[in-house]
Amino acid sequence: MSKLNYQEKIPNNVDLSNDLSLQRALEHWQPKFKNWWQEMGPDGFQKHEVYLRTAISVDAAGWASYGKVKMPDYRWGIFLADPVKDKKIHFGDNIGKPVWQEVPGDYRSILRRLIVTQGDTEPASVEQQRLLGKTCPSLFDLRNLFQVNVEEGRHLWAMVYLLHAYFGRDGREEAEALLERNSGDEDNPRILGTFNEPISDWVSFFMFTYFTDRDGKYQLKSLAESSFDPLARTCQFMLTEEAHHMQVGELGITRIIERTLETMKNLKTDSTDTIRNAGVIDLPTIQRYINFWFSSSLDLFGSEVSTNAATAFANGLKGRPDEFRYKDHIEKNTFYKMDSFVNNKFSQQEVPMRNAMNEITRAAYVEDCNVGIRRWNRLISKYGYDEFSLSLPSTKFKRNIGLWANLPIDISGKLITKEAFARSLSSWLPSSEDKCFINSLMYQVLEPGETASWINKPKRGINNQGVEYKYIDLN
Ligand code: BYC
Repeated sequence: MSKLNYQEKIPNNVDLSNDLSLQRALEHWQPKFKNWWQEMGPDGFQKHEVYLRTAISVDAAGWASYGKVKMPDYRWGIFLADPVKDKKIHFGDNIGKPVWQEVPGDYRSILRRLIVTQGDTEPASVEQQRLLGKTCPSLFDLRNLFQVNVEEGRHLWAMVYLLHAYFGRDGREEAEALLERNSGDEDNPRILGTFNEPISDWVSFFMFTYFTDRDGKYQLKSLAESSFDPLARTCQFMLTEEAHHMQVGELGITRIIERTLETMKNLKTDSTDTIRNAGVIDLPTIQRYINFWFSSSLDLFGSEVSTNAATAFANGLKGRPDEFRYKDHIEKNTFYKMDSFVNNKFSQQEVPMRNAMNEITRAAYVEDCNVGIRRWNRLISKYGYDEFSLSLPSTKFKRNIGLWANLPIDISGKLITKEAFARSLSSWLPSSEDKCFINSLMYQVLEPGETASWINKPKRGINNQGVEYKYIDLN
């Protein structure tokens, strides 16, 4: 098991001190990253000590050490899961050959594109969440936001390391560009749609960490299968951190729903107006936020039928999440049946399995998203409101990428007229009135142990600390 070296300017377990030109290149990028963090990272609280978790070794037992640290002093570093001896390629046309420790010339540009796309999402999410500190519902939540932010910063480091170490000058240029594109920037936006959406309230933050970070989980799982071993090992370690982000989302949404249900019970009402007047969020509004973030995140898997995905699988660059679960790892003459849309009508089509890889990954993701939905519905039913239930909208609803892009399909997956679709959209997605209401609830709570009106207190603190613990020193 490799220990992380914390003595160096850039903590790492990749023996950076023995590769001086790489070390110099990364030390050249480091101040630019720190500038970006100051300018585009969390607004405020940069001088305060925050109770953060930092990785200290990459094995399951010891990867997290907790302590108070100022965010700009966080030890962002380069950590790869330990190598496996004699590892072989386990899917695609090159199956059985040794994994690559260097980038094969033929796959250079496609691998670079995958790494840049992955890398671009990490700083994007920090930018999207930049202002949330101003309206945090508790000190506990504020600390969780910052934990997520510093770890996304580290994930950026992970991709930048690969670009610098394996892609020469164009890798270095791409690494610079990762700090130049900005979320929502009209001229130089982030690459993928969802990462240009504003996250200006905490309901959106919890939805993003539940739905969009879960796309991260599935994409990282796919890249963790890669035959390019440094990429696979980097992603394996990133997945440990990603799990925490999704948990922040799931617990956040659970606490919101609990608060709503308690209020409904106390006031003996399910009237939206009464619930809103009591300062909590009605279930239909929560459903609209689910609809928005789920549909947007579905686009992040790419087109249902994709030659890019087929090439990536065939060449062993990107596998399916948990590739070991499948019987056939070559999928040469196999087919996948999926819904299609031809001549203005739904139909079914059989697609070569390799071309359907995005859809296969998306289907696994949808199943995983449903786990939380079922849990929330059990909670609703526990409070005796069986007439309400939350659900995921159809995967064909409000898509911007792929087969279903820009089609007037309702949340149940039915094709309707463009006019009916336009008329109903504000009942399916957060309307400007919903956003106004949610914004009216957002105010900053910094008193340890206190929580805003619209969300329940967490049941547990972080790392066995109490809920009342001072997670951030504000003096
Ligand atoms: N928005 O064949 P297609 C995370 C582009 S999240 C805009 O359909 P392909 C995180 C695509 O780039 C995980 N453009 O799809 C979460 C391509 O453009 P070019 C991030 C899009 O290539 C929270 C064209 O459409 N990781 O880690 O098979 C917080 C045709 O592409 C979109 C990755 O995404 C979109 N939604 O698959 C922090 C993994 N979708 O190249 C972090 C790396 C597609 O023709 N990326 N396009 O100009 C990939 O594996 C693939 O690039 C994609 C697309 C899955 C994204």
